[in-house]
Amino acid sequence: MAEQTPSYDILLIGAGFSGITLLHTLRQHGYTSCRIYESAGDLGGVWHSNTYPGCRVDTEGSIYQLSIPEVYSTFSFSEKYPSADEVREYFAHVERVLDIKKDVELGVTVTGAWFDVSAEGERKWRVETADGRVTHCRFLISCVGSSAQRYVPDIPGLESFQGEVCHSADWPKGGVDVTGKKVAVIGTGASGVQIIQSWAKEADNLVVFQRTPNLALPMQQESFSPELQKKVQEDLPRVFADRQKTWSGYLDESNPAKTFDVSPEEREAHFEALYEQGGFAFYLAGYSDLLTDETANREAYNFWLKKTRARITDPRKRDILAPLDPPHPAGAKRSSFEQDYFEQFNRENVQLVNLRETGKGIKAVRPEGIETEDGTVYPLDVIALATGFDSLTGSLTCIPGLRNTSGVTLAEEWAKDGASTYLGLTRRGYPNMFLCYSVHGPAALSNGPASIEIQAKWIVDAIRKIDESGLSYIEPTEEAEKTWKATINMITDMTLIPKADSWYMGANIPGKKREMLNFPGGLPMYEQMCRKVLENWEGFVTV
Ligand code: N01
Repeated sequence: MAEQTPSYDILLIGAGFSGITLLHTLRQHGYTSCRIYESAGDLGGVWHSNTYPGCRVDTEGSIYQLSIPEVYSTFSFSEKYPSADEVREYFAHVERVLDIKKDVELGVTVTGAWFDVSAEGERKWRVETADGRVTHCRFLISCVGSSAQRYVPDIPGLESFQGEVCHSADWPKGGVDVTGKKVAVIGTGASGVQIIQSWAKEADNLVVFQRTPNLALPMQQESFSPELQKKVQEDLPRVFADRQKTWSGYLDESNPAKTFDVSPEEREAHFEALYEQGGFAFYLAGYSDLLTDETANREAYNFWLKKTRARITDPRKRDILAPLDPPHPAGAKRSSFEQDYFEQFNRENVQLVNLRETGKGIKAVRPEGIETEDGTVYPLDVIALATGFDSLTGSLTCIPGLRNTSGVTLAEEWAKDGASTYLGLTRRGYPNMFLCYSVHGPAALSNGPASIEIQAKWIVDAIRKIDESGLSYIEPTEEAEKTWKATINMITDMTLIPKADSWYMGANIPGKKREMLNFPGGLPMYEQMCRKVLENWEGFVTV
C-alpha cells in the first residue's frame, strides 16, 4: 500500500514533455528526491490522450523533440511530421534511455495543493491526490501543459444521442470503426481537420459542422528513407542550437522586408516558395508586417485564398471553406497543417454545414442525429466533438483545490480578475510553485520543446539559488505580476492577434475573460528577461 503522507523535495504534476524535461534537468543537478504524479496511464501528456484518427504533430519531428544527446542520438522519426503513434514510440524510447518512470506515479490525480506559509508551519506544500493521500514537498512544479482540460460545448440534447459521441482528446481506446456509418465532426481546428481527413475516406457519409474556416496550410509531408533519417539526426545539434535563437523556436525567421517594399512579382515568388516549403513557414518566414498591418496581412490571405479555392470544386463549399473576406487576420489564430483536407470536400459523401449561416446553427442533438435551427435533421451514428480545450488556464483551474496561501482557489481568483502570473513561471500566493509551458509563457506561440527547455533551466536554476542562499521560499509581488501582464498586453496590442477569436486569447470558451494568455515577444527576449530577474530576484519577495 502507498504511504499515506509521502514527502519529497520536489513534486511535479504531469509527465509530458515538460515533466520529463524538468525531472531530467533536476537529476542532472543532483536532486534525487523528486516525484512526478501523472493522472494518465503512461508518459506523453497530450500525446498519450490524443488518439483520434489521423492525429499527427503539426511541428517537424526534427525540432519537436528533446535536445538530450543520449535520447536524440538513438531515435529518429520516419516522417517529417510524425504521427501520434510515432510520438508515443518516442516517449517509450525516452523511457528506455532515461528511466523516467522510476520517479513517476501513474494514475495519480492531483486534486488540490496549498502552501503552509505560517512561521510555525512547515513552509511546505501539502498536495492532495484523488487516492486520499497528502504529499509534502518544498517545491511544486506544474507541468500540466496547455490542453489538460477538454472543452465540450453545451449543446441541448447531447446526452440523448443514441449513437456514439467521442471527444478528440478522450477517444475510445479501441478506436471507432466508421465503415458504412453516418458520422459528423463538430469543429475544424487542428483535431477536426485531421479527423475529417481520415473519416471522409472511411465513412458512408460525413457531415462537417464548421463555425470558423481553418486557414489550413499545406503540411508538405515527407517520408524519410533511412539515409535521410541519418542525415536529419546528424544535423540535430545545429538544429537545437538554432531553434533557441528564433522568435518561435521553429527554424524559420521573418523576412525583414515589408510586404509592399517589394515588387508584386517578387512577393508572389516569396509566397509561393513559403507555401511550397509548408507548415508555419508561410507565417514565420513571411514579411515582417504580416501580423502588424492589415493590408499586408490581406495580401498573404489573398495568396492563400487563390491556392485553396482552386482545390475546391463546389462553389458553395468553396465560399464556406475559403471565403473571399477573411474570417480573421491570417496567422492571428492557429492554422492547421493539412495533407488533402480541402479535397475531401469534393467527395460526394462529405457534406458541409456553415454554422454561421442563418438557420444553420445547431439547435439540438436528437436521439437520431443533429438538428439545425431551420429544422433539418442530419441522421447520424457517430458524432466527433473536435471542440478543443479550455486552454492554458483551464489546465490549472481544473484542479479544484489548488489554492493560494489565503485559501482562495486559483479558479476563483482567475474567474474574477483574469489570469495573472509573473514571467509565466510563478504566481503570487503560491510560494515555491513553478509553472512550465503555461499561462503567460511563450507556450502556444512557441515550439513546445524549445520553450520548455528555457523554462526548465530557469526553474532548476531558481531552485538551486534558493537552496544555495538558504531561503525558505520565494513569491512574486503583485506589482511584478501587473507589470508582466502589462508587458504582454502592450506587445499583443501591437499585433493583429486580438482581432481573432482564438484560444490564444481565451476567446473559445463562453464566459472566459478575453485576454492574451501567451507571451508574444519571442523566445530570445523571453529568456533574456527571465534570466535577468534571476540575478537579484527582481519582482520577488524572498523569505
Ligand atoms: O481545438 P481548437 P483543437 N459549436 O480550439 C469549434 C493543438 N493540437 O483540438 O474556431 C461549433 O483549435 C471551434 O470553432 P471556432 C494545437 O495547438 C495540435 O483542434 O472557435 N463549433 C474550432 O473549429 C491546436 O491549435 C495537434 O469558431 C465549435 C474547434 O471547435 C490545439 O491543440 C492536434 C464550438 C476547436 O478547435 C487545439 O486544437 C490537435 C461550438 N459550440 C491539437 N465550440 C497537432 O499537433 C468550439 N467549436 C497535430
